This record gives sequence, C-alpha cells and structure tokens, in this order.
Amino acid sequence: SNSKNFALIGAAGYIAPRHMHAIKNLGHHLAVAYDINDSVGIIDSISPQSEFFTDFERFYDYAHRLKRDPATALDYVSICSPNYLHHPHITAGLRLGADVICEKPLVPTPELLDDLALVERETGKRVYNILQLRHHDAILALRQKVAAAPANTKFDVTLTYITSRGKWYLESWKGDPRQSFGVATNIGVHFYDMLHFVFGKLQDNVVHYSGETKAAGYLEYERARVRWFLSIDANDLPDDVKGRKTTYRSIDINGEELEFSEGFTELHKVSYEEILAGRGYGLEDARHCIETVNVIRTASCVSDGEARMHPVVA
Ligand code: NAD
Ligand code: HP7
Repeated sequence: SNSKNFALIGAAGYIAPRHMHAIKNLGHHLAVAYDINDSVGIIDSISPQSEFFTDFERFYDYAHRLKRDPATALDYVSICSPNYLHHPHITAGLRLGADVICEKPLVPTPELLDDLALVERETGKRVYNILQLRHHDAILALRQKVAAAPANTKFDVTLTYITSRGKWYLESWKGDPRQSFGVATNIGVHFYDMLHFVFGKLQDNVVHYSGETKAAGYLEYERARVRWFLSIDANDLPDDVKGRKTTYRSIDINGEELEFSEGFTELHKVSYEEILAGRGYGLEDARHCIETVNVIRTASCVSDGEARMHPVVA
C-alpha cells in the first residue's frame, strides 16, 4: 500500500503534534514515538495505537525489530528534538534504514552537513529538512514576482521578524546557545532560507547587533539588499500590533509591505506531502541557510552605513 511507517523523535514537544497530524492526515502510520519526557498524552487524540518509549535504547531496539517484516519496517524517522540533537538523531534514523525528516536548523555547520552526506552514502537513505516558508503562498508569489522582474534589478528589502516569547524561552534549551545555537540560528534560519529561495545567492553578510533575544544585520543577495531585524522581545512589536498580536513577520520590498504572519499552521502538512511525492528539500537545499547562520553566529558585530542598517538599530 501507499501507507508509510513513521517513527517520531521528540514527541512530547511543541511542534511534534504538527508532525503527528501531517502523518495521520496524509494516511500514514505513526508506529512508534520516543521522547525522554513522558507528557505525551496528545498522542491519544491523534495516534492512540502508537508505541511509546522514554529510553533511546528501548526505542532503537524496537525500531530494529520492526525491520524483520517489510510490512512493519520504518520508512521514515521524523525528528523534533532540540537542535543540538538533530545530527545524532538523523544518523540514528539513517542507520535504522529509514529516510529522515528533520526540523530546522538541520545542523549548525556546513561540516556537519558534509558528514550527513557521507552517512547518506553509507546507508543509501535520504535526509529531508522542513523548510516550510518555501511552501507559504505569499512567499511563492513573491518569488514569482522577483523571477519576472528584469534580471539586473536589485530589490531593497527591510525584513522585520518578531515572534515574542515569555521568560520561559531563555530558561529552556532554546535560550542555551549550546543547545539551540542562539536566536539567529534557531529562528532566523527560516528567513535566511526564504531570502535565498526568493533572491538567489548570498554575496555579503554583515552583523550589526547580536544578543540573547534579538539580532540585526545586512545581507546582500543576487537580487536584493536586505536589512534585517529579528526579535523574541514583545517590546519590539510595532505599536499598532502590541497587545493585539504576539508575532509580526513583515517584509518590505521597495516600500511595499508584505505581511506574512498568517498561514503557517498547515505548512507542515504540505512539507510532508512534497517529501512523500519525491519533491522534498534535502541536504544541498539546506546548505545555503546553514552557511548563513554559521557566519552570523561567529561574526563580530560592526557598525555600518545607515542605509544598510535596519531602522530599529540604525
Ligand atoms: P520542545 O522543547 O517543545 O520539544 C523538544 C522535545 O524534545 C521535548 O519534548 C524534549 O523532551 C525532547 N527531547 C529532549 N532531549 C531528547 C532526547 N535525547 N531524545 C528524545 N527527545 C528529547 O521544542 P520544539 O519547539 O518542539 O522544537 C523541536 C524542534 O523543532 C527544534 O529543532 C526546533 O528548532 C524545531 N521547531 C520548528 C518549528 C517550525 O516552525 N518549523 C517550530 C518550532 C520548533
Ligand atoms: N509557542 C509555544 O507555545 N511553544 C514554543 O515552543 C514556541 C511557540 P509563532 P512558530 O520559538 O523555538 C517559531 O511565533 O512559527 C507559542 C519558529 N518558526 O508563530 O510555531 C507562541 O508563544 C520556529 O522555527 O511560532 O515557531 C505563540 O503563542 C522556532 O523553533 C504560538 O506558539 C520557534 O518559533 C505561535 O508562535 C521557537 C517560524 O518562525 C516559522
């Protein structure tokens, strides 16, 4: 049948239910879930028959047993664990003989991406990355508009990406740079990938500010000059948004504003659909944004011409 068998790693977290729903709604089977935390009762409302383990060893042993029968063997391992565990969880999935679907950021450095390419060759299995902004209607329309514009024009872009978070964020693994790789990598990676997808190759990358809750800089692509600002601090929400909404994702192109805060909840399903149809985004698709965050993480902050600085930091 066309129904595929899935395992899910990091099943108790915030984003895991979107993966469970995508698997279920596309007619597939979540055979086994694993998380070190046992608050996974949500499984009952989506996939009540799934096996569940809190120890990696028991999960891995069970997953190996499933291989004995082609009807139960895992086709995919999906990964929703903290960022620093993606690499070991991806290699575990590949070595189990499954293709892997992993959350962003796939890995923090190009070197780790090269290592995954090696394990892909060793195992003959593939890694796919969730890069869901590439499936967002507003972004797809923008990409077409840019492709249709004269090739020698560069767009002037101001990107403001505010997803406010409470105190818990800095207390959690997301606030620990060793586990999340910092806010620009954890959250910025979405729009660096989107900018590359829309505007082509990166040519210049300058960081103006970098802190625990916000970052800003300048990126120049083949088709755009981009001043960007990213924050998880609710105080940075524009005045007309404060108290009304907690997220504000805006891209201003040559003075024309495109608000793309809405339309995110169904994008995991589309991502799964595309992967299962053989049109998923793999290691080489992820390379560009991983190179970008790797540079941003290690760059020292500089001051710059006002024209290249986001209005919030200029
Ligand atoms: P979360 O903290 O809510 O969930 C992470 C889960 O992983 C937790 O349940 C935790 O117990 C579990 N975990 C920790 N160590 C583990 C281990 N050794 N083995 C198995 N499970 C372990 O975080 P989240 O927000 O769900 O993020 C999970 C992943 O998804 C991250 O990579 C994050 O960057 C990504 N994410 C992506 C989006 C998106 O828009 N695409 C949104 C949110 C999160
Ligand atoms: N929320 C939670 O309850 N728990 C969380 O762990 C996160 C959010 P949005 P998403 O914070 O790590 C974005 O701002 O789009 C609440 C990034 N994705 O729309 O779902 C939150 O307080 C993602 O890569 O967040 O996720 C809001 O009430 C990053 O890992 C609500 O959920 C994640 O933040 C919706 O919050 C993070 C994108 O920007 C596309």
